[in-house]
Amino acid sequence: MFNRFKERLKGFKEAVSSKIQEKGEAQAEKAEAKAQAEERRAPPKREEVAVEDRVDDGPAPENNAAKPKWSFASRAKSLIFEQEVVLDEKDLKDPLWELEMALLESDVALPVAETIVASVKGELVGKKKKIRADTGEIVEEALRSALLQVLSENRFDVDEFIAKAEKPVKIVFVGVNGTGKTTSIAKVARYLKDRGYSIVLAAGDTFRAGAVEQIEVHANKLEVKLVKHRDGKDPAAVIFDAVEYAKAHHRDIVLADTAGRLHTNVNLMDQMKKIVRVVDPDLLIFVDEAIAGNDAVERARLFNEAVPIDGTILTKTDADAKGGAAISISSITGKPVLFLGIGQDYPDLVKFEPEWLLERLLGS
Ligand SMILES: Nc1nc2c(ncn2[C@@H]2O[C@H](COP(=O)(O)OP(=O)(O)O)[C@@H](O)[C@H]2O)c(=O)[nH]1
Ligand SMILES: [Mg+2]
Repeated sequence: MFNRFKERLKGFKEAVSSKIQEKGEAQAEKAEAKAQAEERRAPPKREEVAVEDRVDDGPAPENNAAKPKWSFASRAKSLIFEQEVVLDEKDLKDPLWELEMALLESDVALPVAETIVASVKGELVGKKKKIRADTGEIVEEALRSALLQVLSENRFDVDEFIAKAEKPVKIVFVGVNGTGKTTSIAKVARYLKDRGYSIVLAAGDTFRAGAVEQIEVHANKLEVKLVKHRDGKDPAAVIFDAVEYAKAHHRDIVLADTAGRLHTNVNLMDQMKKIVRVVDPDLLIFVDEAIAGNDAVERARLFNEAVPIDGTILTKTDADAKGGAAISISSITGKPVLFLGIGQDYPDLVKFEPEWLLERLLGS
C-alpha cells in the first residue's frame, strides 16, 4: 500500500538530512579553525598534549600514566556532533521543492500539497537539531503532523450518525462505473449487520445488464432483503419502494445501489438528481477508486457540485501505490471520507480514521 508515495518521500527526507549535515560540518570546520588558531597563540602545557599527538616510542613514562587531556583542536572535533544546527528558510527551499514534487507526483491535489508543504515548513524552520542525532526524526514528525491535519478535516463518525438518525436511515451510493459501488454496498451491509442493524438493499442500478443479479447474489449471501423491480427502469421508484418496505417492516437501514454515471452524462446526472428529490437520502455517498488518483478527486468535486454529496468511500486502496486521492478527496470536497475499501471481500472495509491511514502512508 502506498509504496510509491513512501519512495518519493525518501528524497525529501534525504534532502533535509544532507542539509543539516552540510550546515553542521561547515559550522564545525569554523569552530575547529578557531580552536587551532587559539592553540597556536597559547600552546598547551606538556601534560595537556593529546594522545594522538604523542609519538609512541615504548611504554609511557610513569608520570603520564594518568588519563591524558585532549588538545583544544581535538576537543572541538569531538564537539562537532554535539553541535546544534538551526534550519532557516533558505536551507529548506530545495528540500521543500522536492517535497512538493513528491506530493504532486503522488496525485495529491495542488492546494492540498501546498497546505502540506507550508505546514512542514512551519514545523522545520527554526528547529534546532544535533547533527549526530537521527535527522530523519524531525522530518518524519513534521510530515506526520502536516498530513494528520489534512486528514482530520471534516471528521465524521458514521456509526454515531446512524445510531442517532431516525430509522429507516436512507443511504444512496453513486459514482462512475466499475469503481466498486455494489461491492461497497455489500461490505457496508455486512458492517452494519454485524453491529445489529437490519438491512434492506435496493437494486437501483436499472441501467446495466446483470446489475440486479449481481446485488441479488450479495443479498442472498448476506441474508438481507433485496427490493427490485422486474422490468422497471426507474431507479427512484425502486429505491422509494425499498424505503416503504423498510418502514412497513421496521428495518433500520436502506442501502441503495445506482447505475454508474459520468458527470458529463446529462441524462444520467438528471436521473441522479431525481433519485435525490424522490428519496431524500440521509447520506448520499460518492464511491470512487483510490487508484484513479486525481481523476477520483476531480469526479468527487463535480458530483458534489451537482447534488451535493455527504461523504465518500474510497475503494481499492489496497491496490493504490500513490495515496494522493485518499489524502486529498476530503479536503477538496469539504466532505468526510466514511470508509476505505481494502480488498474484494466483505471484511475488506475500514471505517476512515486519519491515524489508520497515516500509519499506512508513513509506516514501513
Ligand atoms: N482490490 C479491490 N477491489 C475492489 C474493491 N472494491 C471493489 N473492488 C472490485 O472492483 C470491481 C468493480 O466492483 P463493482 O462493485 O462491481 O463496481 P460498480 O460498477 O461501481 O458497482 C470488482 O471486481 C470488485 O471486486 C477494493 O476495495 N479493493
Ligand atoms: Mg454496480
